[in-house]
Formats: sequence, C-alpha cells, structure tokens
Amino acid sequence: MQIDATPFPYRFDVAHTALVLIDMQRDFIEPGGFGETLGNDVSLLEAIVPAARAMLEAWRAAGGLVVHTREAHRPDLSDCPPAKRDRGNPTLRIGDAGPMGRILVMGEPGNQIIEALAPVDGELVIDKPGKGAFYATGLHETLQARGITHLLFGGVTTEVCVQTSMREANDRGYDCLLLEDCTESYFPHFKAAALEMIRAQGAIVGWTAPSSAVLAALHSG
Ligand code: C5J
Repeated sequence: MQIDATPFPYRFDVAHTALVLIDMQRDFIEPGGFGETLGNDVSLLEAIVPAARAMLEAWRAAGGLVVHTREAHRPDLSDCPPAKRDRGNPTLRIGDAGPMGRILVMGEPGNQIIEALAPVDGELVIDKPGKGAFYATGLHETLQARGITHLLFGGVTTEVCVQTSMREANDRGYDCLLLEDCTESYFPHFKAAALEMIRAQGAIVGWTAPSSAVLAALHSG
C-alpha cells in the first residue's frame, strides 16, 4: 500500500507493519493521574481518543499487529531511577498514592489503558520504565521475530514518549509513520514542533500523515 504522507508517500504492507499506541493510559489522559500531577490540562489529550479508536478498529479488522505501551514501574520502584522520581515539583511523585492508585505503578487502576482503547487477546502490551518503548522492554526482538519492518505510531505525549520511541525505532531500522490526529501533547506548539522535526530533512526520523490516509488505503484494499 502507498499513502500520501509528509514529506513524501509512505509504503507499507499490513503483514509487516504494527500499529503502536504509546501510553494511552489513565495516568496521562484522565484527571487524577501523573499528567495532572505535573500541572497539565489532561482534557487536551482526550480529544484524540475517537481517531485513535477508529484507527485501532480498522487495523484490527485488517488483521494487523497491535502494540500497546504503558509507562509503568515495578511496585518496588527498582526500575525507576531516583533522577526520574525526584525531578521537578509534582504534587505526587511516581509511586505515591493518588486517586487512581499509585502513580505510574504496574497493576494500579491509573496504569491501565483507557477503556476505549483497551487491548484485546493477541495484542502486545509492553510495560516500559523509560520514555522510549525500546528501552529495557525486549520490544525490538519481539517485532523482529514477527517480521515487522514498519511502525505506525499514535499515542501520548507527542514530544516525549512518542517521539522518543520513534527515534529509537528509526535507529533500529524501522520505517516509522506518525498518525497526526492520533497523537497529542499537553502543549500544542510542542506537538507541532515534534511533527516538523520528525519529517524534516527527508523524513530523518519518519513520516507523518492523518489517520484518514491509512484508513482509506485499508478500505480500498
Ligand atoms: C510523559 C509520556 N510525558 N508518555 N510520558 O512523561 O509521554
């Protein structure tokens, strides 16, 4: 398949492509989670849920591999460097008890993917202690074992975990495309800048396109 994308058309086939939804977890998208403790307006992120859901449903219907990630730490925080936990001045730190359980801790209610995008059987769920999906997760080996060469990215936040994961993937040899309406930032100008950085210099990190371009390609077969 070939779709219109920026800075030039993007080619992929479903059998060798995974849809990667980064950190669409309650901690970032719902009030009371990590995103809000950092002082952010989480309602901005909620706005992409319908587009991400439509993309997820279409990708499932096409039989494509789906990868969900969660920014998640072990309950003893042994995988959370003090430099990460102690940074800044949040109202609650990683591991502290909040309205949705312990912040960014595996198994807690706030750490679950939001209901609208909940994983189903056969989809990969990657718990990642870093901002990038490839750090300390084994994701690259898992994708290689499945013959995946292309990645379609969505999720939050654009300039932090999404961009970090795309850069990691690009360095590992994947052709990456960011779905423009399926990603969001707490800072709209950071999203705009991240999109520009990714596709600049001849897609130095990857391509961007609206999800409608992928949906149209999937529907036309
Ligand atoms: C952040 C993320 N922003 N998922 N995490 O801390 O982007």
